[in-house]
Amino acid sequence: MADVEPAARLREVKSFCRICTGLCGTIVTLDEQDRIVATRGDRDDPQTMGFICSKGMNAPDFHNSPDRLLRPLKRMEDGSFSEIPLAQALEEIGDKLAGILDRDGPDAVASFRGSGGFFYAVTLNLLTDWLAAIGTPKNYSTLSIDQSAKTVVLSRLGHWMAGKNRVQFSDVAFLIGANPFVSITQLDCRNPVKRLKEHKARGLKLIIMDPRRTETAQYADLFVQPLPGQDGPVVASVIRTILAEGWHDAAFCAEHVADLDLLRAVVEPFDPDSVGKRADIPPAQIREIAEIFARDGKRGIASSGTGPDMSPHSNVTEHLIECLNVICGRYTREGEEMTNAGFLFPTGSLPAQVMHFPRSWEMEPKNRINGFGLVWGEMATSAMADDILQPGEGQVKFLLNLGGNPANCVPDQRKMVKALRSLELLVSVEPFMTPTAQLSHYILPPRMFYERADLPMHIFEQILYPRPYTRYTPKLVDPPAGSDVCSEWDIFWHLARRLGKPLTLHGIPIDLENKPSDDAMLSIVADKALVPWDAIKAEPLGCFHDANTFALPLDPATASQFTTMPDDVREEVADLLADAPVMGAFKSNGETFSFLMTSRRQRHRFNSIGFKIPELHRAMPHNFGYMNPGDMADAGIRDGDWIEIASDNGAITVLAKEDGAVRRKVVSICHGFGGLPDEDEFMSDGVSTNQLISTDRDLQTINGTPRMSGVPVNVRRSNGPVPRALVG
Ligand SMILES: Nc1nc2c(c(=O)[nH]1)N[C@H]1C(S)=C(S)[C@@H](COP(=O)(O)OP(=O)(O)OC[C@H]3O[C@@H](n4cnc5c(=O)[nH]c(N)nc54)[C@H](O)[C@@H]3O)O[C@H]1N2
Ligand SMILES: Nc1nc2c(c(=O)[nH]1)N[C@H]1C(S)=C(S)[C@@H](COP(=O)(O)OP(=O)(O)OC[C@H]3O[C@@H](n4cnc5c(=O)[nH]c(N)nc54)[C@H](O)[C@@H]3O)O[C@H]1N2
Ligand code: SF4
Ligand SMILES: [Mo]
Repeated sequence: MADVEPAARLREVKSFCRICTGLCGTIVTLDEQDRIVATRGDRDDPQTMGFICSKGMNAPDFHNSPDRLLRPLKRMEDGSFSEIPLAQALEEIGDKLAGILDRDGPDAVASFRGSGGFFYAVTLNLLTDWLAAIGTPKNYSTLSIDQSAKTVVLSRLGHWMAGKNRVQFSDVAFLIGANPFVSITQLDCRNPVKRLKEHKARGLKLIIMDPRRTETAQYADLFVQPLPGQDGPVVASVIRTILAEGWHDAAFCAEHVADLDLLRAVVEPFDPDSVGKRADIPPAQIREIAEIFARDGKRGIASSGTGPDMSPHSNVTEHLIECLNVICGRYTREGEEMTNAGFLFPTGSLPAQVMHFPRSWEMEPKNRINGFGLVWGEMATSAMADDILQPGEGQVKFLLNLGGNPANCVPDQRKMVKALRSLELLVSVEPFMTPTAQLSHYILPPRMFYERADLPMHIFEQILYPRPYTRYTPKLVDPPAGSDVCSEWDIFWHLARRLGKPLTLHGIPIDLENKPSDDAMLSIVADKALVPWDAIKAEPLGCFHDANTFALPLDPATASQFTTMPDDVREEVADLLADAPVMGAFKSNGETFSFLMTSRRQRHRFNSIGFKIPELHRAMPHNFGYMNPGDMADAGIRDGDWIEIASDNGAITVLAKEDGAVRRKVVSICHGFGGLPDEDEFMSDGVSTNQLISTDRDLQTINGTPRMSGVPVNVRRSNGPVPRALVG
């Protein structure tokens, strides 16, 4: 019989979950041995008001799972792993790294930051500061296979210093290719369903555009369901309609837009009839969007998620989406309150004017593989595999993988896996035996989130919270008895010390003689905060601070104007205009395909995170190919049949799932499933969709983002995957 703990011996403590940007306030139940036995949403949390999802509820398993790695592992000659002490692992890694640096120079050293490397406030900047100390530009992360199109816009179009309108204070939101009810990003991440209901109750109108009628779309006042990859033309046509009707903010444009006439001319060919035809939507919907967004709505925001940013023409599409905000002047004006000017990194009052970030990608250094420059200080991840594989000066020999699973999640899985296998030294900071961990020479398991003191993700603090806010959480528990896990930042500390490189964090030098405490490192992150560190720590549910930041008048000496149509954007609009799809005969590299594969997410995992957690795994053991019932009938496919999805880069076999929410000619499927190529057990793990995606072609300009959604594919019934026993 299982031991039953008397309730009296349990105690409850408050903290917040750090699996995703929800950062939900939680109540965590600990047993007598201080093990986490339950988590639930904290109704008193001022931001998330009791919300928790299945991943957050399973935090006890994340911490106590028998599959969790608790001691560093070293891969032996025969491919097996041996446990070694953390101190020895760090020493061996340091020696090997020093050898590589001496022999090949800093360009041979790279890092990949995955989504598990974004949620600890100390390492968020320490990794980049460490790379800078070594002198390598090889800073790879998930950003350039996600939504870096948004950062490209800041340089090409311009950035409004005093901030945008926010959904919390708007009367209209136009959301393109995002599903906040599942992904807990966009709109309002703080208890998304409840907050959206509140915003709708005070009159918010919601327009959603997505090839799939998402969970969030049930709250849409207007739902538009185009073919993937057609957001750019639809938005261009909406802009055309608004300008033609005079529903734009003419006074704002006259003052802050350099080239409105050029924009007007460039969007002219995007008439609603031809756009409706290519996007396969009723042309009248284009006018409806314009009416709701610009004619009727006075404060509002057009924004997007991964959908348009992973589809073809993503940079120009994102640019056009922001042009919609520009022509309607959807920004904080002089004298208005800036809704969140930061807490940990406060900006103070800023002028109501445009500034342009430099075009970093036009400067040195450039990627030796495909010539892309840096975007937001990062290399294009689509070049990472070749940067490892291709010999020559600057070839990457050492990769530090901080919280990522590139062997599964980076496009062109087969090439990525080949590259990871070929590395001289691959070190993964990773709590579970992922496909990437399997290929690593050393696996350094970290503390899980309730085992560390922390602050919310400061890089997005202004986006996540409508008012300046932060929250300290102490660690709740120690790592399980007998474990030898790292605190993550100590890796950088040890390696900097070993290499004799001075290390800073946010510009503040770190003592490499006497190891600082966790709190000392966190207090550096909070060094510029609105209130002193002790005051932050004293508030168990977090601190709000009324910063009284109001947008200042424009400074004529520094004010710039939005540039809606720089030459390169104009060229991309021309390419977009020319690239009209033919329904059911989608072209890719000279071949013709009958479907477009779209990317999506699901509730019970965060990318691949959660694959070893039994309850989450049971909820979704593999990734289905969701299809429209009409398409399935046409192709003779029934619910539960095996189907082969084949692109011009590879083929995968999955189970078909009938889903009336998916539009015709689209197959919608999640990434983050499966093991190493040819080692997949589909029924228990699924398969990586990144076998279908190329990094040799179909890359975006500037950030090199691969075509990860709207990918032309053929879909046919199949006999199912070849059983693993029969493969090679
Ligand atoms: N085809 C296709 N590919 C995609 C996408 C897509 O839509 N379609 N989406 C892309 C996007 S948006 C992203 S962000 C990437 C994600 O790509 P990755 O970040 O490479 O993948 P994840 O599965 O999120 O991996 C996170 C890892 O961090 C580990 N981890 C969890 N907690 C911690 C921790 O506290 N510390 C450390 N060190 N590790 C931790 C987890 O166990 C997990 O292995 O995938 C991209 N790839
Ligand atoms: N539960 C859960 N939450 C997550 C994640 C997870 O894996 N699981 N991943 C996290 C990560 S790394 C990220 S980056 C965020 C992403 O957050 P979101 O961007 O909200 O991600 P999705 O839920 O995949 O929503 C993308 C939507 O775009 C649609 N779409 C695909 N292609 C196109 C297109 O060409 N045009 C349009 N208009 N729509 C298109 C898809 O149908 C889908 O509904 O979510 C984060 N949150
Ligand atoms: S994983 Fe779930 S509980 Fe945790 S922060 Fe995200 S939404 Fe909240
Ligand atoms: Mo992401």
